[in-house]
Amino acid sequence: MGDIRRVRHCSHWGAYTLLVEDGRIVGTEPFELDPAPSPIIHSVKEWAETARRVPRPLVREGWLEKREGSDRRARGEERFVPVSWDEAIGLVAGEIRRVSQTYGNASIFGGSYGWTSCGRFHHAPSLLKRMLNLAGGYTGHVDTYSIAAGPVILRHVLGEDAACGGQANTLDTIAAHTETLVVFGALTPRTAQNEAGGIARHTLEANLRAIRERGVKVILVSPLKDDVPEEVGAEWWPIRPNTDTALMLGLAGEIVLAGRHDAAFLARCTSGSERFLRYLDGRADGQRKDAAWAAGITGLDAGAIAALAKRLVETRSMLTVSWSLQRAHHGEQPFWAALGLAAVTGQIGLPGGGVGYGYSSLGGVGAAINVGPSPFIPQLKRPIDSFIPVARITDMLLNPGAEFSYEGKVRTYPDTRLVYWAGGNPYHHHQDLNRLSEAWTRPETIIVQDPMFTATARRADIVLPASTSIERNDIAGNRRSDLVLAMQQAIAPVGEARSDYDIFRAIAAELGHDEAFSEGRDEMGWLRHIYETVRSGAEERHGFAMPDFDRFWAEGYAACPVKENHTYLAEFRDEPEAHALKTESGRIVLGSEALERLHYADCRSHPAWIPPAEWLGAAADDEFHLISHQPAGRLHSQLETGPASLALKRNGREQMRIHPQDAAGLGIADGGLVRLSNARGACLATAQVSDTVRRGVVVLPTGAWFTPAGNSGLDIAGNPNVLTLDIGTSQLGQGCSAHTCLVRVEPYRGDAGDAIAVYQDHLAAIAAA
Ligand SMILES: Nc1nc2c(c(=O)[nH]1)N[C@H]1C(S)=C(S)[C@@H](COP(=O)(O)OP(=O)(O)OC[C@H]3O[C@@H](n4cnc5c(=O)[nH]c(N)nc54)[C@H](O)[C@@H]3O)O[C@H]1N2
Ligand SMILES: Nc1nc2c(c(=O)[nH]1)N[C@H]1C(S)=C(S)[C@@H](COP(=O)(O)OP(=O)(O)OC[C@H]3O[C@@H](n4cnc5c(=O)[nH]c(N)nc54)[C@H](O)[C@@H]3O)O[C@H]1N2
Ligand SMILES: [Mo]
Repeated sequence: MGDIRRVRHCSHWGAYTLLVEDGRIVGTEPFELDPAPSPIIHSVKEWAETARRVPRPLVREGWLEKREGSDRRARGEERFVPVSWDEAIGLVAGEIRRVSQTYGNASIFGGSYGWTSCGRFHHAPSLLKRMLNLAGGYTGHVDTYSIAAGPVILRHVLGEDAACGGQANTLDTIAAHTETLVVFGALTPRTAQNEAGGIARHTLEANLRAIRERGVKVILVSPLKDDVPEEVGAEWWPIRPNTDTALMLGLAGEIVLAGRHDAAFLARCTSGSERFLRYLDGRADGQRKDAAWAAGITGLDAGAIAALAKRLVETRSMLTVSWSLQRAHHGEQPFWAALGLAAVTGQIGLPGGGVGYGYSSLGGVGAAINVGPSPFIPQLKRPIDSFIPVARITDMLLNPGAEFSYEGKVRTYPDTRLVYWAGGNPYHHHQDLNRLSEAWTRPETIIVQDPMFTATARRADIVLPASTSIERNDIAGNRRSDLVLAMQQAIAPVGEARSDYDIFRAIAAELGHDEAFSEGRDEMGWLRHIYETVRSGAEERHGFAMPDFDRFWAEGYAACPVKENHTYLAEFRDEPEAHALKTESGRIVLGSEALERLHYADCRSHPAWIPPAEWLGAAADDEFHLISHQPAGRLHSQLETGPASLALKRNGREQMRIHPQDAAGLGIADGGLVRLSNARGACLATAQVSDTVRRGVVVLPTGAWFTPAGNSGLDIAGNPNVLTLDIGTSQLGQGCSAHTCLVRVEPYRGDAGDAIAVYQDHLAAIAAA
């Protein structure tokens, strides 16, 4: 028995101390300053133990023989051949050189979206871009799966997207001043567990307690009852999914029709309000957007809507809109309509009033704002500016040369020959996976760099084993966390895994750019450098003293300068001219000249109700609206076999929530095996019969490892993305529309097998060497 070593570490789900004995993790302790640690910290040891790790560099047999002439449909089925690291690096560098010289760098897709590890130095997508920029550039992506439609519309109508990135009213001001809080989507620790780049203290729980203790009236507008914890005592409005825009417009319409809108605020602080008001009161199209109209679309009670409209102007009212609402067809609209509603009440810029986006979508949204610099590794200058909206990946692969529009401009998809994915899992995150599978046969070469043999890695030509964060040193931190945190190495790399930095440095060196890539620094050299940028920035900009690197590293964390009690747009409200917004009018845009000129049917010149492609208002009797929300026990597909994730599976599969009356009608029992299907695909899940979900809606969390059984295409693990719809939110935002999806559900009586075991067997077969 050796001594127990205590190692400070951090992940997207929070900070913790790993207890290490004889090179093995024997325990995990929560961070002493975290008032509400996430259970996912106890899954971390799984990284070292799972049989799903990529053991060594691997190359698909057919690709090794025939390179760009290989049978690309064999991806995912064919055997892999182990190669040495030197050989692997040579093959990767050779492909980058070949494609760059033959087709140009836009044919290299380096967008590589994904959350990777929380460390900001070994940040795989950033390092990939740094390496590719030295090699002549790549096609990248803009926006994220999390938020795309939202920030695009906010940039246009507020002049910036800060209000959906955690810089709207902080939750402390809401707890102190708000009287009526309307939550569209969720306000829940389920999602607030996580924060991109780590979170030191989970503060949502305390803010929710303060909100309850002050007796704030909370209304939860969501198809799911537990999107706000029960203790908060919220009133549940079980809305039809994707119809929030109609509710917001109906509330605004009621206020306007009663003549209770704040005309002075609209005149002083907004532009185009006349266009918006004409739509609300029916002058524009003959339809008054009142409570009765909204009730017909949303399935909610007209009397309650009318009463809430009154309450919104008579009390200090605040609207929060989750990111989920804009991951849906026409997802720009709920973000803009909520702004329109808040503007009509005239409360924007008042303490505890107005609107904000993404509260609890990540743990730091609504928390104190870190005003110092955040740690990051520079990606260097981009030699070419080729990009796609992030969720248009399948469209790009299927339609080289085709046009697409984004933020009012028309662009062209490149002809992709090489795909390099590091730190993301498109076979987790993308919609309509069967369509992605077809697109996946188009590139000549696919390289995947990941610690895990994910469904994406399984479908690659070259697989490079990255180490996980616990096998190296790194630094965590971001604008929404009040500490920067040390991520210290706990164990030796598993198998032949190497750190992302070492892998990309070797590729850059092979391409002749070692010095430019490394700037002569090794891992600890970079961590010192990155930390020093954060420390000196805090000192110079804010006179805020942070310890030197050695003390920070020894203590494991350091405090950063933060701003609390923030009221968004307070200065603008006081002096709109002096604090003009970066919009077409300098004010909040409620009627847009630019959108009027673009004349898009799917994003009009004012906030508008436009029915989505799939919704309950146009569904067959036996169709359900599928909500594929974030999984409580893991981050996306990460640590899917860790204890926190397994605890929420049942019979080895993801659980699909369904209302008792719907279940009874279909002959589905709690715990029974069910099949979800639509024209795009099918998957299995275990039924969880519960009245916490609205009738007509089923919920299947994301993140199960895509495991199609044989040739049937039936995913036996329960990955909702075999069912979801792969269309852009609109021509303007082109975001992901995952939450717009109808499915059928039935009891399944076939033999399904254990998804995790089947995945494992298949891996063993293709990785045999
Ligand atoms: N249906 C539906 N689909 C969705 C959503 C939804 O609401 N509904 N939500 C979307 C959203 S918001 C998001 S953000 C995406 C998330 O999609 P992703 O970010 O792609 O999901 P992750 O599972 O976090 O993938 C991260 C990958 O990085 C790997 N990784 C971890 N650490 C390291 C490392 O140190 N180095 C390297 N090289 N790799 C590492 C992990 O093993 C994993 O394969 O999913 C989207 N998909
Ligand atoms: N545990 C855990 N936490 C996570 C993640 C994770 O994978 N696991 N992922 C992180 C990431 S990358 C992101 S982007 C955020 C996402 O954060 P969110 O987008 O806030 O999270 P979701 O769980 O997708 O959606 C929240 C709720 O919105 C509701 N909802 C869905 N559609 C509608 C609708 O049309 N109308 C209304 N009113 N409500 C609707 C659903 O009931 C759902 O439970 O979560 C982050 N937090
Ligand atoms: Mo996300």
